[in-house]
Amino acid sequence: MTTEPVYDELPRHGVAPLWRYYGNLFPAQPRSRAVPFVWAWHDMRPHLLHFSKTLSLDEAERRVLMLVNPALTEPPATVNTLYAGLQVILPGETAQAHRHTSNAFRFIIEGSGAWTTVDGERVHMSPGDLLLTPGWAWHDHTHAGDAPMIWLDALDYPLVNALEAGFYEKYPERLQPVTRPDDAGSRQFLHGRLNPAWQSPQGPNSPVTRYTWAETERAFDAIADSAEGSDVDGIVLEYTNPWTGGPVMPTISCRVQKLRPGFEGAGRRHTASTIFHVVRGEGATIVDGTRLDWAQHDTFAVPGWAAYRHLNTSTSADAVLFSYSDQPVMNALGLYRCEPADPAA
Ligand code: GTQ
Repeated sequence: MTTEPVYDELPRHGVAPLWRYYGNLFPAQPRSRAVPFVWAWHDMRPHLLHFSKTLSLDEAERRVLMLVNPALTEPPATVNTLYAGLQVILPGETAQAHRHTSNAFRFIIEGSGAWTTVDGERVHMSPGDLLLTPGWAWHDHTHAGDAPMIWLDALDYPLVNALEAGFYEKYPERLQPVTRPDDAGSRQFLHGRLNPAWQSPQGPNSPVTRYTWAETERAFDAIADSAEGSDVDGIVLEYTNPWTGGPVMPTISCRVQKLRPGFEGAGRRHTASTIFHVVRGEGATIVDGTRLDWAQHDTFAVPGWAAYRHLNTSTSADAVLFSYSDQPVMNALGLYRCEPADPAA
């Protein structure tokens, strides 16, 4: 590259020569900075239990280990737009009420007897449940059970902060008052096809506060005899907003999929970035030539536009994956692209 003196003068004037940046600014196709990665449950759980003994919830507002993509450390994120963390709370503990504009949800891994209160409603937790905490909703956590409670946290703060739209507020007391019946949001909309007609949609989020694992199992069982599923995803279900039939949050789509024993998925890539969590079973996902082996309660990252395919390595048991992606954002902005692709290896 020539270094004519005139180039040195440009930054001082706040200008730059486009011709020297063009290829990076307008790549032929996306190259995610994120890398494919697995966070193994057997490595995470001992660390969570360690901090549950050594760190109080007065010292930390939330006791969470962030799942940081090795290529996205500053600011930390799991994939380009989304975050995952593992949170532990002990019997008798409470976690301070607060709210933020980032949308959040929890997917419960282990334990019972805890709830999160979201805008005045206690939402109870059981393994496999998906609990929504829409942006700007007050939320605090309470654990009344008798063993540690662990869940996966998901937030869209990497996106919200990139958009410079992050706000945060602490509630003036530790816990907010309870003003609605327990689990009202999930009970009123449980059926999805029989919705309370005296209510009208409020905001862009699903009114369902808790998608129970029992409902998910019922949905799988109900279609078990006839579902062909997809060659890429197996029997895949999307959690929906009963008002719209669309994704549960404006920025995040949540899905759950069953891979039959020996399933060998077709390869695909899409612009959406995805985080997977293994509900049960064992298998592998090949991502751009990297093999991510996974087992129950592991979490793994598939960057946007990476080619990937799923394998269920068991010949006798189903594998079940929960996942979330930024596909609603891609769709809303006209940026969603999806095509068959071979991840090789
Ligand atoms: O439980 O409210 O993992 O505010 C990150 C930010 C959990 C929470 C996280 C949060 C929370």
